[in-house]
Amino acid sequence: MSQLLEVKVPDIGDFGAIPVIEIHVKAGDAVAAEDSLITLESDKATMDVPAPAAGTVKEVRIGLGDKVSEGTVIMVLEADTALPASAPPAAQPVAQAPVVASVIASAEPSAPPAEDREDELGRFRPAEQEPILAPSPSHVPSPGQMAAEMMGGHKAHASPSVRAYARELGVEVGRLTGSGPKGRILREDVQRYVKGLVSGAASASPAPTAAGGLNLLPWPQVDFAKFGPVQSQPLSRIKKLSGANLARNWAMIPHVTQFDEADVTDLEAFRTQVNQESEKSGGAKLTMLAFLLKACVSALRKFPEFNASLDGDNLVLKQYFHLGFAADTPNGLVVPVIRDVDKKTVLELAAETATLAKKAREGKLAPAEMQGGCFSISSLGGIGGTAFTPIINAPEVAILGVSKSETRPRWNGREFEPRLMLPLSLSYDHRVVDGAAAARFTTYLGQLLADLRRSLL
Ligand code: CAO
Repeated sequence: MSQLLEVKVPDIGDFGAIPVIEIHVKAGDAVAAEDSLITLESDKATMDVPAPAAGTVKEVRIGLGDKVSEGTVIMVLEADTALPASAPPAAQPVAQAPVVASVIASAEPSAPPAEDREDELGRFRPAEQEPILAPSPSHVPSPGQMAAEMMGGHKAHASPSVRAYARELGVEVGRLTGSGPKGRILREDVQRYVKGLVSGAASASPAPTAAGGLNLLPWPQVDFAKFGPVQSQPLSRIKKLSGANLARNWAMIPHVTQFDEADVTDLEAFRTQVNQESEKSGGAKLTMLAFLLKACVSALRKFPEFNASLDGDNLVLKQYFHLGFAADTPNGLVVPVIRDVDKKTVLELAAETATLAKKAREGKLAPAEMQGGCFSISSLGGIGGTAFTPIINAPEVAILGVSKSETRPRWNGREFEPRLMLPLSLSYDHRVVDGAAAARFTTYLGQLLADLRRSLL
């Protein structure tokens, strides 16, 4: 028979309102008795709150940075077996705090039910309709976890003084193997690591991991409130998911950005004229983004290595043209994908981007509407800016950034004339695309946008 337990912060001596610096589990995780659930850090010590019994975490009631005191309920645990009734042991400010839990219900073992909940916009969403925003990790890592996982380190348990000591010596505690209780890193572990490095035989040598660990310094831990008033707010689910993908892509892809500009004077005049006519007849609005999608298909046909993905030592060249576009939403960035852009008219593309952008803003995109992209466009032209360096949306190998077009004087061989110039910023994966190919790509794209009749050729 299982039992629902409220896990509480034990007696932690004279300390009160201690911040939670790490949460090691999430709802649904199975834990063994004594597994560390959270880590608290006072001015003088860090301490783990362990699981009072083996079981499944039903609910986490605290967040990173929350301040807790003795008796604060941190989570609800469904214990596999009933906990023997015993008084909680005396507390002490040591590496691991004693177990405190109270039984709130007993139940027969059962699979954790899917829960209905509200999304970031506060709308009700049944569990089975949970959207997937991107190639989704099995859990949403915290930025700290994300950095540690990506950079090849691991979550380290060490007291503030040991952390400070390691920092002083330029050692990342995530790289060390702790010899203390439950793998806690001790001062001696730091010393042994440094001695090993000096003698060229560090047992915990910072060898590159499979993901190409960068052996970076740990993320700075700053108490911002010491310098002025602050307010903390959790990242949205979209920001956490897209952040994890962006961080991986930024760290793992050798990006180069090629800047160029396209003369869109005639194209913009044409677009404005069509829109004026269709306004009268109530037709759909033509957008610059729709023309860009069409022009990109022609450039991708001409330079197929841009319409490709790396698969080990192979380059997978795609015979289809599904293009993503970055859409700004109240909860963060999403990238809807338009299928078969080559088979659609500019008007159809304008209508489809408008529909998908609206769905994105409302949080209603289906997972399939964000998958299968070959190449992406990120247009900030409606907002402003002269250039930027977009991050490639892996496993794609390039992304086109578009900034705000402006009228500038251009030398035509005889005189300066005012031309509407559209800034282009093409980021590409330098493992796949050479600089010369990127320059050819943007040059060709510029020619297409200057005279779209070329895309008919
Ligand atoms: N230069 C100058 N003006 C531009 C322009 C450009 N490159 N692109 C668009 N505009 C103008 C449009 O003409 C429009 O003006 P009118 O209403 O007078 O015609 C106005 O800006 C608004 O356009 P828009 O940006 O709303 O529409 P769009 O079809 O061009 O873009 C979308 C749609 C979804 C791309 C956009 O809403 C969006 O979300 N952009 C942000 C993308 C983003 O966040 N990228 C960053 C990713 S990396 O962090």
